[in-house]
Amino acid sequence: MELLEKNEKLQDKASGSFEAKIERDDAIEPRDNMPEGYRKHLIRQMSQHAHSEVIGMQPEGNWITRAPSLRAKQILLAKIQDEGGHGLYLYSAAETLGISRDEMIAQLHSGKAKYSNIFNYPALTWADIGAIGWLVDGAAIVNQVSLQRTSYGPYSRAMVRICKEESFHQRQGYEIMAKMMSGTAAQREMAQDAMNRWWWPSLMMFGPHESESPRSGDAFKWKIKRSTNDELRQKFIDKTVQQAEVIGLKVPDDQLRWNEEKKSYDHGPINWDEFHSVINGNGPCNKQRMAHHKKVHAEGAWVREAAEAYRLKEEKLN
Ligand code: BYC
Repeated sequence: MELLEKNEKLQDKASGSFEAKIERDDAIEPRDNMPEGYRKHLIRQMSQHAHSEVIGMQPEGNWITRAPSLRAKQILLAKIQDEGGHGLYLYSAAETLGISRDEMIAQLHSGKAKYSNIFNYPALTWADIGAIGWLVDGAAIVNQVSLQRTSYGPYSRAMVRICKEESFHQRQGYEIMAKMMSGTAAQREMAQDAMNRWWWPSLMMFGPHESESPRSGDAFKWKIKRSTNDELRQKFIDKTVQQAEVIGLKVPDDQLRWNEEKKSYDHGPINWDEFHSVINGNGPCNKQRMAHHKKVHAEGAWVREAAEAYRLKEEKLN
């Protein structure tokens, strides 16, 4: 019996079955066999990720016309354009799983597909643009560096490219915060206020604690996730607290303490009621974000029609 099982495993390896590939840490590619649950899990996560990139353009786009210098405006424009590009890589990567872009957008508009909690908060001042780049992109990088080793090839390759660009975004945000912290008292106050409002929602970006993370089981079994939500959140806290100290910003958590034994920070409790309320549509900007996306999507219909007409014409000519 044991011999039979061994033989089956060997055959699995030779034939490159899904399980054998996962065990060997080989990438799963679009034409490979894969369990339906794996495909669905990835479509959910990747489309959610793509939607986050695109919806994330809204709070920042709000500041393009009010950037304090031409240099700041150029940098912000380039960053927002990058986020749109990230959305495109991710929608394309998700399409290799057999879902169309139209279906993904329809799921976003119907509320079936989520996007990151973080983009349901408003960007009220220029310091918020600093906080978004530094904290939000900073949190996204920690998560995405880990996803570079995810088991689905197209997702993993998209992550490699996205991480390179995100590290510029993070520095852009930190530069804004550092500049404001070396400015007037009013500018320092504005930076601290942005820090106070964005810190906790940034920690929520990593998702719930393990005991409340129903998707994690499958995600680990299939090597979609390589680290737990809490491990990544801790990594982010440890590196960001030091960066805050360097420029004189206070982390808005009275329970934050260095734990010498763990060699990392202990932190106060996260408000999960707020998280669930925001991801279920009741954050400060959910309605505004979706209304804007729907409006712009409808206004852009002619572009999609023109592109499709051009494609059909080319097809006829060839
Ligand atoms: N927001 O079992 P769990 C960017 C949901 S954008 C909303 O732990 P999982 C940027 C989760 O979907 C980068 N929902 O789930 C752009 C699940 O609900 P459903 C965005 C969340 O999938 C512009 C439930 O809670 N990054 O960088 O194992 C400007 C239970 O959670 C969130 C990504 O999207 C959340 N934060 O783990 C600036 C990363 N967290 O679907 C910057 C890709 C959890 O069962 N995604 N939920 O109804 C992931 O890595 C994982 O999906 C998560 C969650 C870590 C987010």
